[in-house]
Amino acid sequence: MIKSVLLPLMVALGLMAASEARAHAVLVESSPPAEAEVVGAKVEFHLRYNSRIDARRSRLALKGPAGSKTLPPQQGENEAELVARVEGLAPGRYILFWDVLSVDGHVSRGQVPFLTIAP
Ligand SMILES: [Cu+2]
Repeated sequence: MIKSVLLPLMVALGLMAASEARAHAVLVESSPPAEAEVVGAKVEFHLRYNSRIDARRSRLALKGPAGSKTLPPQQGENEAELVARVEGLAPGRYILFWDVLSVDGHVSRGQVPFLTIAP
């Protein structure tokens, strides 16, 4: 009796957990892509996610040879895309740290390392 109630319940909870995990924002594509070499001192970032994200409550930080700074993110061409730009980068190794709030209320984070080289 208990078994017959418990099993469907466990299956239902398992399905809920799976669909929640899918709802977290996952980075699908970035420009520049990870480990890219960017020529010049200017970079425009495009981060595309698998779900809608709240651009106003998402954060971007760029860490490089001269230290860290935050970049104000803006919504890209749709609610699944973040855009930011930075200028005046010295040649070197950088890491863009992203921290986004997806519409399901969960935060996810990741990073995009890249290199800038002199033109
Ligand atoms: Cu989630």
